[in-house]
Amino acid sequence: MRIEEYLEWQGPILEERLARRVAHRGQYEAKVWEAMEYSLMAGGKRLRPLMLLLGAGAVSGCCAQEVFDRVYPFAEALEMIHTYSLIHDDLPAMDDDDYRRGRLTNHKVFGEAIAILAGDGLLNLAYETMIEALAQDPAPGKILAARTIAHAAGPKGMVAGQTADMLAEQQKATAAHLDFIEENKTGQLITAALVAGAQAAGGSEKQIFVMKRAGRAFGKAFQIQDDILEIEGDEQELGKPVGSDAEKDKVTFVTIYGIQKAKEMAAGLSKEAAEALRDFPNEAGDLLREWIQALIYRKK
Ligand code: GRG
Repeated sequence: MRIEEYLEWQGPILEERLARRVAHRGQYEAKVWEAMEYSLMAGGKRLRPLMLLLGAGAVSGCCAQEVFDRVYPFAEALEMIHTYSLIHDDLPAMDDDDYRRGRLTNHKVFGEAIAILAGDGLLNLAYETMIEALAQDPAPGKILAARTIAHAAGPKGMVAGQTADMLAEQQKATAAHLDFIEENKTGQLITAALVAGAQAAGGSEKQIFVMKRAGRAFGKAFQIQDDILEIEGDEQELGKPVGSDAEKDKVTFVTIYGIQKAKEMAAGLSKEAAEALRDFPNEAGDLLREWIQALIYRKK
């Protein structure tokens, strides 16, 4: 199977599962559900959840629906957390962006109060989804997967990275500061996708270690590519304006290393991630390798 076939196969299943999670309405709280649905169902590459499934497949030695079904709630939770972070990141108090995933940002449509609550709603629904899965099957690996995701999203992970990023804007970040930001703001959730997938499917310690290595290298490559697209990308394809980092005078891998060096770094890191994944000589491992390398040439 090629990566396009995998995405065409699991993509619609994931969409349906996510849509069901945000279907609730209610007499007085309908607005927040509408806002949650608006951002969660706005497309997006679904990189993290679909990688989590492949992480599970890679340690299980196969790419079967029954393997994916056992870990799906963790994949759904991860996408909910990612979407909450985008909603909050776009708020006037943070990056103050008007477009995301090809449409107006959540606060532009629903107002700031509802956008904050929609983010809160998705974050909490993510934890409810994982805990519900654990209540049904408290397998040790699944408990570790929930811990991995919570750690990556929290104040030792994405929240730490976002904090460092918010403060860096007024401080002129050094290369070390930038590394901290990117490793935590972007890298932790991406690494968590591979690691939590492997853990939830009962992977060994050695397998988890390899996933962590691959995730860290790929997470950094992905962020560097994001910085490159911020300059060279096409607004239509990206679904958001380009050049806003420069406007805000933000320090990125491109401003520190220059575009050519940044491209070389991204290619080297994605190769490193793909090499690590050779430890999984099966279809899911092959798909991960193919996808990681293709994402370095992504246009959105
Ligand atoms: C608010 C706690 C908090 C954190 C926000 C995600 C994030 C942290 C900030 C987004 C800023 C940004 C543009 C980071 C670059 C990398 C990144 C996370 C891009 C968006 O992820 P994609 O490309 O988006 O996977 P889609 O829309 O495809 O899901």
